[in-house]
Amino acid sequence: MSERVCVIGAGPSGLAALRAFESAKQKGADVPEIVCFEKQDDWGGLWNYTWRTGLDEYGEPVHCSMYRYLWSNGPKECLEFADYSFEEHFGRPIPSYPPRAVLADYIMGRVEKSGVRDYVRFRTPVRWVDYDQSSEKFTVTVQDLKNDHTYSEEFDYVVVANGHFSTPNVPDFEGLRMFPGRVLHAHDFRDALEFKGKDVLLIGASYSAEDIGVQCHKYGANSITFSYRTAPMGFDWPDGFEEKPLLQKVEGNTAHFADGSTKEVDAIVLCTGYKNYYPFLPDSLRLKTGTRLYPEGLYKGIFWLSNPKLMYIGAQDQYYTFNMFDAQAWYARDVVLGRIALPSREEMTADAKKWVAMEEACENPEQDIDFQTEYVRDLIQNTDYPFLDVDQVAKLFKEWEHHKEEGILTYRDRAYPSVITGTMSPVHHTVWMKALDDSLEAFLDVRQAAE
Ligand code: FAD
Ligand code: NA7
Repeated sequence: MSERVCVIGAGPSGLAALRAFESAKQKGADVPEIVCFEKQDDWGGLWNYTWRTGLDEYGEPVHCSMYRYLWSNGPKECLEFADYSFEEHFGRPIPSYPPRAVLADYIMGRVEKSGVRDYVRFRTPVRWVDYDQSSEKFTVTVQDLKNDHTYSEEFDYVVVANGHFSTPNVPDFEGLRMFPGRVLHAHDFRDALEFKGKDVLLIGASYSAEDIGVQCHKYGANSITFSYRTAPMGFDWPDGFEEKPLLQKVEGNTAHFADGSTKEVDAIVLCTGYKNYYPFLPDSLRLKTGTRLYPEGLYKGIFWLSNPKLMYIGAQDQYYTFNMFDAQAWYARDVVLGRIALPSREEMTADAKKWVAMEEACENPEQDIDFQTEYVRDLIQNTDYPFLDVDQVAKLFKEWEHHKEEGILTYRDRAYPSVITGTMSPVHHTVWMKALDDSLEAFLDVRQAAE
């Protein structure tokens, strides 16, 4: 096959695309040439941790939004690849909430084994993508950072997989400019120990606020105050936590909230989310969306309606992650291979509208989980992606939600059965609040086992 596919980004979504094509190739299919451009020096996307913030050594915005001591914020059983179980990777069952390094090892282990590294050009950010109607080809312009060389190549398809939790949404608040303590966005948060003994204010009421707040508490912050715009998270917070309505202004160290109350704080972390950001795409190809479960303009949540040769993987908000990216990648691959025929533009538009309406009708997290479950089911039933019992995954997601409500500091001590192998996961050797070492070795108890 002489066609060429460009994949932008070698995070979990881009790697799912590489893996999908490789899997077809191994089964004897004639697959196009795949080229993946990755701006970082290794694959893994957000899971590729760096101490850096701001700009990197080449002047590129640092992609990483992850931080030290980050543990999975959902059960690993909900994200397990259907074609590569945790048991297969680690040679035994492991606990349900691994730290970042363990999940990174798992994600990268699958692709290391499948030998797709040769497809990736590292340290090569995509700068621009154009589509020529007459030749029906994309021209992708990239910069080879190591050799400081910009060049362009032609492709028949482009898969956009650059992630959308890296470019921060950074609002301003009155008085922040003169605040005497540290002000940062969650994107730049790296080490909770920096906030030991401090009174920390976190703006936002979602995953980042919750997890960074809990983590600062775990590593010795004096107090955690959350400030919400729409609604509080409402967990049964232990002593040392409080939730306040929206920050109105800061005077010196004093934070003033919408209910008239105040709090003296030492540091402020803006946990105000991220932007879907595609600076390398012209208006005609660019998804313009906020963080949502079904962005408008995409058929099957993947294909750009006005030019379905452009595909987005992982562009939606996520309950499901790695296995959803797989479901999308397998579907996209089958369209490229001609195994699935796309319907007419009108039919695709009508179908996408139907899903958007279903998403907009969701009123609570359980309905959101059901929505994304139906979405993943719809994709996988049309490809040869191995069977994934999404009803079981949805059940675990709902249990996870309840377990968080029962104990925001203890939910990570739970264990769940693998949806893929059926094996019950062991309980971790240390309760999460006391597990201060987040290394792979400590988690897997390798050092202890060796003694
Ligand atoms: P990313 O992981 O962001 O990867 C995108 C890749 O594209 C990066 O390697 C980047 O360098 C590259 N790239 C960007 N721009 C360009 C360009 N112009 N040219 C070339 N390459 C480019 N999910 C979970 O399942 N469990 C968790 O516990 C969890 N915790 C999270 C915690 C945090 C703080 C955050 C921010 C997210 C978390 N997630 C978690 C969700 C996360 O989005 C997914 O796990 C996953 O990383 C998404 O994969 P992706 O490939 O779509 O994007
Ligand atoms: P989310 O889930 O998009 O949440 C962003 C939060 O920030 C949300 O509570 C927003 O409030 C709040 N927000 C956004 N803008 C503002 C302003 N201007 N003022 C106050 N509050 C604001 O992002 P997260 O970073 O928490 O999570 C992203 C991923 O990272 C997630 O997948 C995790 O796995 C880790 P709202 O509720 O909309 O009023």
